[in-house]
Amino acid sequence: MAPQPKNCRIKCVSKIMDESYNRLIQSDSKSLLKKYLSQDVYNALKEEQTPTYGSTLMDCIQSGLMNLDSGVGIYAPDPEAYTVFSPIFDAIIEDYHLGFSPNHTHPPLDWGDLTAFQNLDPENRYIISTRVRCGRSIEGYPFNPCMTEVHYKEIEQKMTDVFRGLSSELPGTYRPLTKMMRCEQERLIEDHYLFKEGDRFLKAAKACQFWPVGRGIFMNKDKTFLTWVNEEDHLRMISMEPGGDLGNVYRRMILGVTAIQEQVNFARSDRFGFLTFCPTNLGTTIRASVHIKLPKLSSDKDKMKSVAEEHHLQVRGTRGEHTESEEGIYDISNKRRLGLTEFEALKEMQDGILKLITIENSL
Ligand code: ADP
Ligand code: CIR
Repeated sequence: MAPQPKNCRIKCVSKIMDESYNRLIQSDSKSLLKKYLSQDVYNALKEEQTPTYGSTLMDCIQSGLMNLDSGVGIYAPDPEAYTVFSPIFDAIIEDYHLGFSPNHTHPPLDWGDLTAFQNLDPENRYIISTRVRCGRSIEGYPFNPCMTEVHYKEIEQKMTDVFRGLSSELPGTYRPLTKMMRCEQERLIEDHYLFKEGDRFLKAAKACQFWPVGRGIFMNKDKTFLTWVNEEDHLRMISMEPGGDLGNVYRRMILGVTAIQEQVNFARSDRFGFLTFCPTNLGTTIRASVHIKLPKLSSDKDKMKSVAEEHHLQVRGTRGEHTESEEGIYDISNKRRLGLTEFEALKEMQDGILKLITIENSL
């Protein structure tokens, strides 16, 4: 896609963007976008564009401007946006990833020693299920807002071929959304395997164009290794199973990622590690989570949140981000993914969850 003439595009959106920006700064939004997009930063960036795709500041921040309840409020429409709009991205990244400052560099991939991970709940008292996911972008393609229908189809075709070559405990079936019955889609979402449809944060970021073209899910026979194709990122590779055996779940995700990376080149930057659409996912891209019931601790939600924060954990609702807890089940995961190794991200999650369980036992 050739960039549109700079002045034409910028002028068209500039009035709308100014109005939306003013609405953001006058609001009580708690987003990181509001916290860091000062008038000076806004003025400095409002006329910039990325060289290859011509992405503007508006392309980065439209989700946060339209959704004042965003936690973050910004996405990178293409990989160059992280550099061109670095004054806003760097500040948000440093806050979200707990101190990853502009002079930090993400370490090389290191899965580490798998024997360090254990079953976090051997007696099955608290943990319902465990999941570890990572995101990957495919080299040579932009992120969602700049993708054409052809890009979506090419990535899906490439991945269909890759899935056919999987062996060991990984073989399974790729299910495109275009050929999935509505009831089956709903069932897979309900059972926590499939991404939801119509996420308003992604929609506002223009991440849902041509939906459902090119979107789908690969599932191995046991539904313990999955890959989401062309949802928020080009790929999300997921390992999950009932219970608390974090070591086994992590082992299987590494098996799947290693098999897939033999056939696909992933986009990686020297500073940010693996590149993703949302800055919260940069680096290792790992989110290791448990679905857990901690009835005593969660009876005081503020306390649970502050204990989780102390251990660098994030609390989500039962159906993922921006959802509420159902039947006392919380999704608790490592918060930061950038500036530490894969091993360290997992270890941070394991140590934190064990600590929460110890606190629950002491109450
Ligand atoms: P992501 O993990 O990809 O950032 P979400 O927060 O939207 O995205 O979660 C995606 C799905 O994964 C949701 O259905 C959520 O309930 C499910 N999920 C997350 N962690 C677990 C877990 N430990 N066990 C089962 N399902 C989980
Ligand atoms: C928000 O700002 O709340 C949304 N844009 C989500 C931010 C982080 N989550 C994600 O990337 N899945």
